Amino acid sequence: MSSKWWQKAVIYQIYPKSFQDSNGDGIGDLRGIISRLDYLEELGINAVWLSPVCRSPQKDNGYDISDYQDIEPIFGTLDDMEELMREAKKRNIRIIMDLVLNHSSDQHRWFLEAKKSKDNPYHDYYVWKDGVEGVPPNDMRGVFGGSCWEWVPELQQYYFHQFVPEQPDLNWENPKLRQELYDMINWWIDKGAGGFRLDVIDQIAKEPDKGITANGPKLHEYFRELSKNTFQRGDYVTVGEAWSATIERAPLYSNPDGSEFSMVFQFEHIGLDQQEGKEKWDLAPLPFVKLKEVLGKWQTELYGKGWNSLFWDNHDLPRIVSRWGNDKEYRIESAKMLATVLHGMQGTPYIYQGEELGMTNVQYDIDEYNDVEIKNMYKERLTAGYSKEEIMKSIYAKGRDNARTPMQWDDSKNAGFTKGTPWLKVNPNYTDINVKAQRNDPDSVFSYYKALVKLRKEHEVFVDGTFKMYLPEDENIFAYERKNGNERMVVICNFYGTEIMCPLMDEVKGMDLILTNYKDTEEAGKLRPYEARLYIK
Ligand code: TEU
Ligand code: CA
Repeated sequence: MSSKWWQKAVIYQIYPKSFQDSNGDGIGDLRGIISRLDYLEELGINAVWLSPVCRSPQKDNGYDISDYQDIEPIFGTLDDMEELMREAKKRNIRIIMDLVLNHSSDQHRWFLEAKKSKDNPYHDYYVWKDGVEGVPPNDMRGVFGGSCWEWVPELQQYYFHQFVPEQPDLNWENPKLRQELYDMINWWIDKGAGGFRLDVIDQIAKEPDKGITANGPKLHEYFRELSKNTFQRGDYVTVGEAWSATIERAPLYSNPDGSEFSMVFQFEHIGLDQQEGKEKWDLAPLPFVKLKEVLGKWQTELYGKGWNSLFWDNHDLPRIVSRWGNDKEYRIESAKMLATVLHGMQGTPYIYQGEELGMTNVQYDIDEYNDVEIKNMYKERLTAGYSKEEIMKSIYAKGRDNARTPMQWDDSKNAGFTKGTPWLKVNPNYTDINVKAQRNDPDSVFSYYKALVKLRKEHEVFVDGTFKMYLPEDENIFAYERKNGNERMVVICNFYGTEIMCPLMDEVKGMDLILTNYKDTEEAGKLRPYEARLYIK
């Protein structure tokens, strides 16, 4: 199998606001990232997915873009961005930009024009509906609460928005709009971007009249046109974020013929620990056997037909060690175990900033949170009669700010993230959990991630091996085999905190134990709490 660079790569996600502040305003910025490139090089990653840094009023932390061809001043300048791309390149790190093409900010010049009159040339760049004040065209609800329709009295029209009202949806039906987006992407390609992550790309072909948001009939037609006019100019990695992508659709997104994107970024495994048919805030215990079924299905059914992203965390998700690991007695063991399970599978692994340290969730007072999703949900649920206690429990478990607390660099004030006041409070555990404490410790979570990243480069079986799940019904063990013509890899993990017997020792006879999260020699038949073992021969 001839593999593409991004199939062998590990991608590191940076949430710029929270990574490193360079000028003391409490907000992470591009110069801060440049100053930390050596750290990323040491970790061994090949590309950085940078959450949006374009000009933005920050109603949704940059996912509301008011100018796609300029940098938001809180993050720096276009020169800083170009310097970041150059400096990253020197270290063989590509910069993946986050393209928000489903919607813009309401402060984008297109929208300001569009609002002026119905016959303004930009009017049709957005989705409008004539109507009467107070009677929205239909009852569609936004992802962050409230109606999807916002009234503009001057026009006697509603516009459509799937996220907050300050994020009006772009109208992909309009060929001029599409061309503007392609021109903008090509401009970034010329500036040196190494790839693109495409935000909620499954929602661009909406048809609000029919109540359709994700997976509109023209979706893949748009993908192919977009790809042909931009990404196919070179060897760029493209990642389609799609909460709605099913295993049936994924081969389209990531067709090896390159007609759409390099890979799909789907969430089937992420939606499991919530009550069925309800919201993410409606918590339920993780169905472990189901988790294995879902992850295993994506391994076997996409094999040879497409390419998947491997992730536990991102800027929208809680910290995995607090979620499915144990962030108390077994924080280090469980962080390493979860990394082993994930990185051994087929797909491109993502490390979200701080995951490589085993950073944890937080529990703040409601006023200390920043995220618009948290704030809106809090108000909505209070009105709906939920108790404050219940709501806070959901926020502690699933709030997006869990992932957005500043990166923990050292044990000095504010974790070395800023000399000023951080825009979001630093997790108080930074004195224990930080880069400085882990970087030179061979037993740290950081060193373990580093080892995993390195292994992927040394063994082709990570990239092209077939997948077989062991013990699919077992309530504790996550174990599988990867195999190609030359090598065999076996991963055996205890997903929980109790010691158990391991019935798989015959499978690994004569194999080399390449990586494990327990120091002392292997106790043949037992798996200790969160024990992880990776064998190769
Ligand atoms: O997220 C997609 C999305 O639908 C999320 O809003 C998701 O449902 C939610 O975070 C779950 O809590 C992307 C970005 O990753 C996110 O940060 C943006 O807020 C969103 O799109 C809008 O651009
Ligand atoms: Ca700053």
